[in-house]
Amino acid sequence: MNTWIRSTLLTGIAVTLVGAAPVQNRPQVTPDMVQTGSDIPADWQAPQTGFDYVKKDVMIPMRDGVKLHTVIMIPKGAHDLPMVLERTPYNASGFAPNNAPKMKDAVWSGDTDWADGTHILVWQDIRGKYGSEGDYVMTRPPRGPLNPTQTDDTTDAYDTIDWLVKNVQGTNGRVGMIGSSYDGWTVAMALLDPHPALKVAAPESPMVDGWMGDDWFHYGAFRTGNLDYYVGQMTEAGSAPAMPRDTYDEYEYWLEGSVGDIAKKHGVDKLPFWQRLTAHPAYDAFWQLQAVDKMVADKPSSVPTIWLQGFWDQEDIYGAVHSWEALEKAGHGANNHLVIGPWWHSQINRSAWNLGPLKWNGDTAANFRQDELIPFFDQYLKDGAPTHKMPSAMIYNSAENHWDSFADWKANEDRTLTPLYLQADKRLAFDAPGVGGEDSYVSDPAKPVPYIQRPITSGDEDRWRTWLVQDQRFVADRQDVVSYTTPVLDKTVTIHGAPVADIFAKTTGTDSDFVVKLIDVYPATNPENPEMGGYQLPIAMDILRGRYRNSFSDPSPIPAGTVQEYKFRLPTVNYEVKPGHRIMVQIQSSLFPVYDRNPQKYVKNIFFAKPGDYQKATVSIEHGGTGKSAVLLPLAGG
Ligand code: PG9
Repeated sequence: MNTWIRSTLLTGIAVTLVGAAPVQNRPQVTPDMVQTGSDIPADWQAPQTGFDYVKKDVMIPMRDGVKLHTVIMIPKGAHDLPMVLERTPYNASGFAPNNAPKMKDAVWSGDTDWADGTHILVWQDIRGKYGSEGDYVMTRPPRGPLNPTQTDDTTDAYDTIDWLVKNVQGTNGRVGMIGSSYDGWTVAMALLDPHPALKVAAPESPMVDGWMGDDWFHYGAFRTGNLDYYVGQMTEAGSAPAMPRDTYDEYEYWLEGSVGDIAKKHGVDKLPFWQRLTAHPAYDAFWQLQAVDKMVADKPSSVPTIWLQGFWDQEDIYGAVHSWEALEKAGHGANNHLVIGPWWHSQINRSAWNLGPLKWNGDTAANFRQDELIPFFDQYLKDGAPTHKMPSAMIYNSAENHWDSFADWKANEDRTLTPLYLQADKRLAFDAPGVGGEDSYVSDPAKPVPYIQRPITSGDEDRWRTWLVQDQRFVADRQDVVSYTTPVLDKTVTIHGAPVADIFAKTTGTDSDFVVKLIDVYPATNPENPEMGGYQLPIAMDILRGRYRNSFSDPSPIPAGTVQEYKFRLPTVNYEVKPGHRIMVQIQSSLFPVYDRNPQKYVKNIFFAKPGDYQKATVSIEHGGTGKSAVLLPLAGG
């Protein structure tokens, strides 16, 4: 007998025997109250009454037998509909999180526009992640020297599309691929050997070259936030606890030691990808052989593709532009388009009325998705859809607040660059500078220049997303930041392309970082948007680790006290500095803790620098004479 029933009966008997208060309404147990097996039935499904779609969870077999978990949402009554596929390490099920009866309500907000009843939506967990089988490898390199297996994200995309067109009911057999960041990388990988059914693609803020200028490094300077990212990625379901912090301010936390020391403290040194990454601090074969821009240009596809990114993309600002340029240079411009919106990383899939204090003309992301992206896809995905022409490049003009279309946007190598010279008295001018001079500052690794105002709190998404538009006045007066400024402009300076920093400098150390920022200084008052009065808005900035000044693959110590040239490309812009504004160039030797500290003494591997290696150095920026430091501007028409 069930123990509860037995004890109830016994209690009742006992109470009666001792003559206590009579038991009234003694509970009667009937068989239907008793559950003997599990409450979870083997095959129950809630009826989907009133749903305008059918959702399926399937396991799609790859060529090596590994099955990948895939979520498919099919509009009810689908007939001849195309499929839009996204492959992700971030949980396919999370893209359709709600059990709402309308497809638009059931998908995450970034996909609402696609859930219009005319597209079948498909999300897939990549190998080893969430519901998928197989091993996870961080941005798995293509089959070849770095990947001896028979599969990669090119074959997985191919096999997935092959299965989808053969097995999904209601499809017309055409597929488009989208996705941002890591998911943008999966789109780019699919293009290396596209399935014939893949008709159109949009890698959005794709991670393309992790060493040159996307997530892991920028020109050799390491981005510390990656440690937290690895830890998050190193469980199948991305559920590892965050690295514990013992300081409120990230600035203090990352001062504790080298990144290698901090990684070791948290066990990150045991993670295979961290071991591979730290063994390759320079741009050697490990990075060269997985640079997606080079791969797509070596194997250009005929799939019409939009390479898309944000102007102030705080994570992957390098990839889309460089992939588009590589294809353009390889003669494949015709089916490749470049789009740069006024966005932070992946903001294309959110709303984008503004970026920090910068206000746009409408929701620039939603408008782009609805007016450009979806019609562009549909012309290749649907019979009879209207033609939707895209210019070679479509780049938001954030000074004028509208999109500009370019039929002849050029790869930067083909542009004429005009030097804007650093001058005596911290002036900046297009005229050639006179006699030589220099401005010096002491760069102290114990007090690096913060990238945003302190305290810098961990996990503050808003500040992370907007740090590239942070008003630079907060550092302009530091002794270790030098600022050069033009007089107030009397006519517009229009910059089309990537400015190039060309800095001549010496240091008392044997290694040094150089951060160069090109800044639009607003007039002291700005009635349309008062908070922009006097604002120092970065238009383009980047960092070069000095040891790579001559070669990205073969670093060399900087000869102390000897002027050297530090030349590197800044992010691509389409920008107008207006009359009444001034142009400023700021230079500094740290940008912390978004980038790790350069000890300023040459050590073999900065990841493992010892406390005694970190030393102050006096850095001198040369102007005029033989060291004509400048930022080289691709002016409109050049
Ligand atoms: N920027 C992220 C990332 C991409 C690829 C590798 C590592 C990080 C992302 O947002 O997916």
